[in-house]
Amino acid sequence: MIGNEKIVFSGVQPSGNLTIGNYLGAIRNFTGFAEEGYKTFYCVVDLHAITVRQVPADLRRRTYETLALYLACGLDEKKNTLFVQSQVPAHAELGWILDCYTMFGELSRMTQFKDKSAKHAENINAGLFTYPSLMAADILLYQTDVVPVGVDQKQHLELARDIANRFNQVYSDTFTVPEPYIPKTTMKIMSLADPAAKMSKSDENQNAVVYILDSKDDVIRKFRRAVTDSGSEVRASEDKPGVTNLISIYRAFTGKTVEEVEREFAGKGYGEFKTAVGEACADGLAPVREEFARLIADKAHLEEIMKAGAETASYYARKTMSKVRRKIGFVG
Ligand code: AQP
Repeated sequence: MIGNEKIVFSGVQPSGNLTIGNYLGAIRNFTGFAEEGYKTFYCVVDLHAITVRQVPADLRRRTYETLALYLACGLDEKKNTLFVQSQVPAHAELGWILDCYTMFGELSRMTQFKDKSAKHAENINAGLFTYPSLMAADILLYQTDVVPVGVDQKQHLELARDIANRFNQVYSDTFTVPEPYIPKTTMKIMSLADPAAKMSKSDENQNAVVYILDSKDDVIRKFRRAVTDSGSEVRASEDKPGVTNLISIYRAFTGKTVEEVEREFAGKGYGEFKTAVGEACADGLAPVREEFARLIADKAHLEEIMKAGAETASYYARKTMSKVRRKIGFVG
C-alpha cells in the first residue's frame, strides 16, 4: 500500500519466447488492475533469467520483446509502471538482504528449484536456489498488496509472505504481506505434447508450446497435433487431461463455460474440436501480434519507456530501502 493506493506487482522472465501460458496465466490478467484504481508495477525480470545460462544477445533482444509484449497486450505505460529489473539495483540489494532471512530448508522445498536443477544439472548455481528470495524482494520492495501469477508460482509467493512476516516480526512492520491473484479458469496451461507438464517457454519441443507470436498457421498446426486422450468425446475430466487442457484454452479465448464447450462439440470428435481451439487462439492473439510488430520496430520508444519506468520504480524502491536499512542497523 502506498498512501491509500493498493499496489500490484508482477513480472515475466525474458528467458524465451513468451507462451500462451505466460499470456493467459499472467500478462492478460495484468491489464485490469490500473483501471480498477491500483498502482501497478510490471517488470521484465532479467536478473531471474540468468539463473539459467542465456546467450547475451538473445537476453537483450527478449528484454525489449517482453516489454513490447506488455504494451501489445494492452498495458498503457502512462497508467502502469513498466520497467526492467536490472535497471533498478534495489532489487539485487534487497534480494541479498532477504537471503539472510530465508532458510535453507525453505528453499530446498521449492518445486521449481527441484525441476530446474534436474533440467539444468550442469549448472545448479546458487542463484537458482535463492531465486525465491529475489522474487520476494521484487514484490516487497513496492509494498505490494496483490501479485497476479500463474498457479505454478503459488509456492514462491507463500514463501515471500513468510519472509515478509518473519522480517516484520523481528523489526516491527516494514513490509506489506502480499496476496496472490490466480485466475480460476486458466490456472495452469499444460504442454500440448504432455498434458502432465506445464507449458513452458524453455521447452525444447516447439510443438508442445504455443508462442504468443506464432503465425496463425503455426498455432492451428500445433493444436491439430496436440496430444489428446483415448475415446473421442470432448469432455473435461481427470481421465482426459489433454482434452481438459484444450477446453480451458478454448474457454480462455471464447469466454464460454465448460458446459457450453461440451455441448458445442457433442458428437463431433477431436479433429474438429482441435481446429476450433487453434482458430480461437490464433484469432485471439492476432491483435497482440499486430501491435507487437509495430512496437518492436521502434526501439528508441521502448528505451524511453524503460527509462521512465526505472525512474518511477526506483523512487518507490528507495523509500522501502531506507526503511529496511534503518531497521536492520545499517549506517546511513
Ligand atoms: N503454463 C502456464 N500456465 C499458467 N501460467 C503460467 N506462467 C508461466 N507458465 C504458465 C506464468 O507466467 C508468469 C511468468 O512466468 P516466468 O517468466 O516468471 O517463468 P515461469 O513461470 O518459469 O514460466 P516458463 O514459461 O515456464 O519459463 P521458463 O521456461 O523460463 O521457466 C508467471 O506468473 C507464471 O506463473
